[in-house]
This record gives sequence, C-alpha cells and structure tokens, in this order.
Amino acid sequence: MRDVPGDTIAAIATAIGPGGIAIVRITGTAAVLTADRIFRGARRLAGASSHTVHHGHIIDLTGREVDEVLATVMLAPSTYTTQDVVEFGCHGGAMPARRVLEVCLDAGARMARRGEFTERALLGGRIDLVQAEAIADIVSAKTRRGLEFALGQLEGALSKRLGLLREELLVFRAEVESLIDFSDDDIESSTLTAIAELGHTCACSVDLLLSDCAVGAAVREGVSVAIVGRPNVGKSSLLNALLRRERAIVTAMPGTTRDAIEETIDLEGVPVRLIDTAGWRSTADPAEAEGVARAQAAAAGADVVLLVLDMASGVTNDDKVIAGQLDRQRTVVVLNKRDLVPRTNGDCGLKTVDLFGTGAAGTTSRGETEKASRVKAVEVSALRAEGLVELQRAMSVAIFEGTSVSAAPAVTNVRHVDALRRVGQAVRRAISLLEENGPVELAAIEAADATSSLGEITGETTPENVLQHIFERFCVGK
Ligand SMILES: Nc1nc2c(ncn2[C@@H]2O[C@H](COP(=O)(O)OP(=O)(O)OP(=O)(O)O)[C@@H](O)[C@H]2O)c(=O)[nH]1
Ligand SMILES: [Mg+2]
Repeated sequence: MRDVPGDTIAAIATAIGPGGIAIVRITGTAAVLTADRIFRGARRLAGASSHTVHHGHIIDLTGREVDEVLATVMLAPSTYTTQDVVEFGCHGGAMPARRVLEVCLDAGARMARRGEFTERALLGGRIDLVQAEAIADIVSAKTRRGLEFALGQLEGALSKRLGLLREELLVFRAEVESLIDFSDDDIESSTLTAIAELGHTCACSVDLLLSDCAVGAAVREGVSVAIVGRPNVGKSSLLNALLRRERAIVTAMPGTTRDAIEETIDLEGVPVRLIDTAGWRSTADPAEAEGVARAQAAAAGADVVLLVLDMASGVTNDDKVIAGQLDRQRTVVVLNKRDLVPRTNGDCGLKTVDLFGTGAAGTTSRGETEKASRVKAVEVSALRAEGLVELQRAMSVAIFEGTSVSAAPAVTNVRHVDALRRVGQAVRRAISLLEENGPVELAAIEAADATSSLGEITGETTPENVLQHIFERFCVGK
C-alpha cells in the first residue's frame, strides 16, 4: 500500500446548515503550523501539547477577524489520521465554517477529497479497510441494529475473524509450497491428505463467515416486503397500520391502489421496505391492469411477501390462484379483518388455512394433501391495529429464517462476500489438486490466490480503483 501523503488537507467535518457549532478539520505533517498561521489566542498552537483545547480567533491573511473558535490540537500518531490534526470548533451555520475553511486554504491547506481523512487512517495502518468501511456504515446507519453491527466491525470484531482465517490460510499455503521442492514420487499420500485437511479447515472458516451473510446483508441493505392479495382485502390498511399513519389511500371500493407505495419501517433494527400494491384481478381498465402487473413484479422481486386474505369472506378461489403464483418459502399469510368474525374462546392469533390445496388426484393419502396445502396464517385487524406484534414476529422469522439477528459480527458487505467466495473457491481447487495428485505448483498458485483474495477485504491487496470507489462513499471531512 501507498505511504500516507504528507500534504495538509482541510474540510468542514460537520453537516452544513444551522446548528450549535461547526467543525473545520485540518490534517497533514504541517497541520499545526498551518493552523497556527491563522489562529490568534493567548498561546500559539505550534508547540501546544497533544489533545489540548485553545480559545482564540481565526484571522484571515489581511488581518480581518473571521470567527471566534476553540482549536483542538491532536498530535501524531494518536489521532484519527495518524498525522497531526487540528480541529476548529467555530459557530454553527453555513457561513462561519465556510469562511474558516477558506482561510485554511489560503494558509496553504488543500481541500480534502471525500473520505480522505479516513483513507489516511488506513494508509497510516491505524485501521484496516474493513474498519474504514465500518466508519462509512456508522455514518449512514439507518437503524439501531445497523449501527451496532457497524460499531462491532469498527472495533475489529470482523477483522479479528478475518485475521484468524488469514493465519490458517498462510499455514496451508506454506505447507503446499513446501511440497514444490520434492519430486512427485517422493511425496507420501498421507502428507497430501494431511495438507488437504488444513485446506478443509480454511474452507470451513470461510463457509462459517459466509453463513452470516444473509443476516448481515439484511441488516445493512434492508429487506423488501411486498403486500399482495385480492382487491379490498385491506392491504393499504395493513400498510398504514404497520406504519402507524395514514400513508396509503383506503376506500371501500375494490381497485383503490394503483401505483405501488413504498415506505420503510424498522423491524428488530433492520430496515424493512414495505410495498403496498394493487389488488390482483383481471380488469379491462388499463391503469389498473398496469397496477396489477407491477404488483406481480413486486411480489417476484421482494424478499418476503405478505399475502393478505379477508377473514370475512374466507379463502376464495382467487386467493388460491394468487397463492399459486407465489414462492411458498417466502410468503407470510395474513388473515385480515378478524374483527368481522365472531370469536370463540381459546382463539389465538395463529391459524392454518387451506391455501395451496387443489384437491388434485395423485397424492398418496388425503392426510398428506391436507398437510401440504395448509399453511400457517396470522390473524390481524388492520382497522383496529390488532395482531400486529404477531405479524411482525412472523415477518422476522420469514426474513431471517430462524437465524438470530444478534449474531454479530457478520459479513455485511457485498464486496467482502464476493472476495470470501473467491477465497473459498481457490482453497477448494487447491484441495482437489492435492487429493487428486495434481501438480503441486498449481495447488500452490491457488493457495496464493486465496490469500490475496482475503487481503482484498482488509486492504492489503485491494486494487487502487476499488479503494477509490470505497472512499467515494464517504462525506468530505470524514
Ligand atoms: N372491518 C375491517 N375493515 C377493514 C379492515 N382492513 C381494511 N378494512 C376495510 O376494507 C376496505 C378496503 O381496504 P383497503 O385497505 O383499501 O384494501 P386494499 O386491499 O388496499 O384494496 P385495493 O387497494 O383496492 O386492492 C376499506 O373499507 C377498509 O376500511 C379490517 O381489519 N377490518
Ligand atoms: Mg389498496
């Protein structure tokens, strides 16, 4: 990796707009000198001890006062960037910070690029790339869980697991490479088996890390849930009930919703994009027909589908036709309007309904047909906001397929997943070569590929353009 560039960079580190204070941050080998040039206080900043705060004023090069500030001096190497850092806490609002930044630039600093402060932390070896990405995730976290995962990643939880895998891989690679010095005839098959076994250990570790992916990706990227069903069963009412506000239009007329409506809720700390769709039916109205087509596309593209039925009318043939077009594994059946149905004692929120049954011949026994066609359903009343807790529980089971959401640290990033898959593939190819008595040189190349793919995750072997792309996600000043 490159060395940390020494030039002085500056940026506004807080959001632009009205606020209590705003911070302008400077870093680089001459950061303190640059700051000192424009700061007038009781004492000079040059020569100040590390991690001290100084009251004073920013003066521009013509001697005019720009703002009253508190300057925080942090000296290398215990700083965010590993270089000297000075932060000016100026008055909030767009103008003071902007003026202070201008004066910093006049004094010789250069405007920082997006994420350049964090990039220096990476180049300075204070954090690895996984941790740098965690910082971007912390800034953009939309839910409590997303923030917790990102914080865990920043503290090095994932880096530590990747570090262990790296050690296993290095041992495996060294063992494979040690075979190259021997001629094929001199290598005992028991040696090959033992080394292949080391490869299997690596492959298992990769699989374990990858098994966290589904949960990790859900937490980070969020999941989509499409609400579908016949017209008038209460899909829009259910969306409103889950959002706890009247977002979608609800009327007693079937065919009210046309365009899909999307809103995000926080389900156990995971952002869930709810998509209310048009009721499925065949219709001559071109606008409604387009709505139905979009509803079908939304159901096909969603991670989970809520199929809403009307308890008052019971399961109809149209419901079964719709159910037949859905992927059963990803479907949660919702029985709405339970307030319209007289209740008997002992009724609970969960029922089973015969939704996938066709009564078709060819099944071995009646019992089996029934069992296969009946599915669990959650009873709710969107109108009275009843049964929603049970519904949310059913949704999270469907989303996480029983995996514990709290299972951190997870691999949450597509880039990491992609690299880990390549690590696993290379290791497996190396194992096959060993087990099939293939050329050990080739096995060694595969083992080396695996280590280098792993290095891409932590930043050791990440190509420069990928690094650039990652830091473009950051804000200026981070
Ligand atoms: N009693 C009762 N009525 C409900 C319930 N949920 C919805 N409704 C009523 O059912 C009618 C249709 O509700 P919507 O939410 O518009 O139904 P929809 O499925 O979105 O209908 P389309 O958009 O036309 O497909 C309205 O009159 C709602 O007030 C419920 O839980 N109980
Ligand atoms: Mg609707």
